[in-house]
Amino acid sequence: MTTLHFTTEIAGVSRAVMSTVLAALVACCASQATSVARANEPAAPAGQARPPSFVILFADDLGYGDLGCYGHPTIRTPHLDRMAGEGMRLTQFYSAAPVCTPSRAALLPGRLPIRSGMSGGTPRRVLYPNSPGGLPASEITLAELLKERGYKTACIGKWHLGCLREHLPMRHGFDEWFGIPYSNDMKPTPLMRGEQVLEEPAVQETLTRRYTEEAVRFIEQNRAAPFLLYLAYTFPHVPLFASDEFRGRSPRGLYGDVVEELDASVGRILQALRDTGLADNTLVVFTSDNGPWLVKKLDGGSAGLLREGKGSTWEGGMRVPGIFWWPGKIRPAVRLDVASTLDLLPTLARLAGASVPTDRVLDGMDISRLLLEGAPLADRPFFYYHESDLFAVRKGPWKIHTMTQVTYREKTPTRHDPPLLFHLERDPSEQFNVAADHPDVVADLLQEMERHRQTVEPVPCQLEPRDDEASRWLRQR
Ligand SMILES: [Ca+2]
Repeated sequence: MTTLHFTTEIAGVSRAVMSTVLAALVACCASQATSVARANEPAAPAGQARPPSFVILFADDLGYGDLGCYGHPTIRTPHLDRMAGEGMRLTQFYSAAPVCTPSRAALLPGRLPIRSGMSGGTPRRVLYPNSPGGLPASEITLAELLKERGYKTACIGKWHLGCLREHLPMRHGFDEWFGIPYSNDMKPTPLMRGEQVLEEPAVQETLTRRYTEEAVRFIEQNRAAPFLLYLAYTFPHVPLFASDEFRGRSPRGLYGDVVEELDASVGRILQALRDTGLADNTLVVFTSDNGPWLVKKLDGGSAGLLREGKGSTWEGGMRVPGIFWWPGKIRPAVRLDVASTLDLLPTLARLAGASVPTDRVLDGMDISRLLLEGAPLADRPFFYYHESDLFAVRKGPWKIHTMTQVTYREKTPTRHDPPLLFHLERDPSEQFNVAADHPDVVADLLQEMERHRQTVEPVPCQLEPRDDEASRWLRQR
């Protein structure tokens, strides 16, 4: 009964806010029409009969140091270690934000969340079950781009880009969705298929196994057509749940059990690609949406030698594992090139023969030559936002912090004037401020921040509470 109530009411709210939705739909159709026209321009890369398929495996709150192949001593991840050994493992790969909602809002449209209103401020850093906001329909997601090229698209797992119907995955270019609408510590946590609630609350011990089964089914059903599979795992975000098969097995405790179950899931998905003969025409990416949630102590992960974790613009908050696998195309390598989840949209679009939107700022770049040819990436600035504030920038080995705040421990930000300067290659743990020795570097990076700020146009914040009918209804649920 609860299930029906939820679904019906969501639809009711959608009707109630119809004018907003209609406006959004009009904007969406307009942007889609222009991008269809653009998408026909480039041909698929020469000699390629069929564009490649893509699998993005996105862990939640998994730290830089939580996998065997990134140095964890007691969490066993043989499948991810093999994936890294056969593919390219990046040691300086970033998520574009240090918490869930903005991180996802960056990956899918390839734009910093400040541009879409999907980064917030205290107290709302992410979307909540009573948040009426979501990823605006005017954003063009990777799924929408690829769908125009004939791709089948599936979203499996945690969404967290808006829970009203008009914000759900199938309104953003996905043919199907099986998963939860927001974090697993937000009550209630329904499990949904498409826009219907399957169970409420979701039985969390089963989620990783069921996501995996859905992923394998989707791969097997789509042998004939190129596809995008975006699998955003619910874990190891707390509360932690592992299935019977994995619980109590890892020397690292429950956190290790959960990560080892994710590893087994990755193993099954890669094996499904091999078994269907699709492995040599599929690029698989494994990464995480932000660093470890350190205040959860034993239930939180590890950033390895990086400083701090989730919620901060210190390296541990945003530098994450980044593994790219495509047998026969990507040669085994460990690379130090700096790249981020913002690069996925332009890279995958290029590989698919799709063109990217030109009517807006994209914040990443095509890194396919790094992946396929080993060509080094040029230095470019990487920006670290804390909520809606630009706190830090990296270019080459250098990083300045003008502000710092570890969200879950520090109530207010600390301003650094002059900024702190670290050489991240010599000092990956950000221990030794060398600003006094390199005033020219500090000045150059401050200029990069200023130039970047000039490109940011104000948009309505999607994370703030509103006082409209949808919000009132969501609050009462
Ligand atoms: Ca997260």
